[in-house]
Amino acid sequence: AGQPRASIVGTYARYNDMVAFLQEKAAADPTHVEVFDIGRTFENRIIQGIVLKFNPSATRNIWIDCGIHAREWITPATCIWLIDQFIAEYNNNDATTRDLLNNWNVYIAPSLNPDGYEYSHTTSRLWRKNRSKRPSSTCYGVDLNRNYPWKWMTGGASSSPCSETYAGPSAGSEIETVGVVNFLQSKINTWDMYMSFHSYGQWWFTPYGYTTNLPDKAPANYATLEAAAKVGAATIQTFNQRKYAVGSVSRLLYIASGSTVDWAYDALNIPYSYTIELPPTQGDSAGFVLPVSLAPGVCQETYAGMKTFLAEVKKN
Ligand code: ING
Ligand code: ZN
Repeated sequence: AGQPRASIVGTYARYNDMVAFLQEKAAADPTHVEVFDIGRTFENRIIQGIVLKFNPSATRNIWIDCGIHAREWITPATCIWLIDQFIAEYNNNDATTRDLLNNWNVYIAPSLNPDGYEYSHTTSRLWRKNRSKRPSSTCYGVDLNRNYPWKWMTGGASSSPCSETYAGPSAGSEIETVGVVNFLQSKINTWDMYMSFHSYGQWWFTPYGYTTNLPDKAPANYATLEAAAKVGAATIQTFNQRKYAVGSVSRLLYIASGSTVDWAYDALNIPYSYTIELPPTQGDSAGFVLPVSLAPGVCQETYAGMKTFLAEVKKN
């Protein structure tokens, strides 16, 4: 018994405290909220997520992940905020939230790279990759957002183990990637939307990263993907005038292959697949090191944007 733990919502919490948060949310409402295992990390941590299943007859799913890059601390904080607010607003009878959570089972993974995330807390604040190590190199880490098994190593990725964008020795070589791939594949054709959070830059990205061709598939071609993203971005702009640019990764930023957004859209055929780059903007010196005092504001506006965006996706 001792003092109740201070809430981690709106903070840059350590990995174990985020897992404890997930477990507390599940314990508080075991009928609707469950913790699930995605797999292990190189350092043998368990990657866990949470699923919100408010409607027992809902068969369609959506996926949201955060923290695939270690130093992007605002992203796990955003996933934790989304979990907290989705549950709170559902129970408070918020009409939009109830509509969304009755339509979909919502899978949220706050940290896809807990080894790297912990390393960025304890040792090296700007660490990006995971913490895997192979005897063939003295360098550590694979860029997990270059390791996914779709168009792997076809541009904007490195074969050098010491590079920040090292794609790994083969597609899907990393245990952290395997966990996510197997989990989503085990529910293939149930996913309507895939979202990966990164920072920074204030971009709402559609596929593709590997090519400057724009996505052109039914049921959601580029125009449809862009229109839904613009709804979310417009909502965010009503907070602090914060502006997001909407477009494909390769056209707005750079070519990058083996990322989650392309894999989800093409390999898994998830119709709505995105990556959001949270604040600050490119050129703001805060970059990855966004002061924690600014975190609640970013989380709050992102939550609002996700709600109107998801309501738009649900209409289609
Ligand atoms: N940027 C992303 C990166 O992985 C990105 C940009 C997004 C690439 C989606 C590919 C697909 O390089 C950051 N900040 O990590
Ligand atoms: Zn990133």
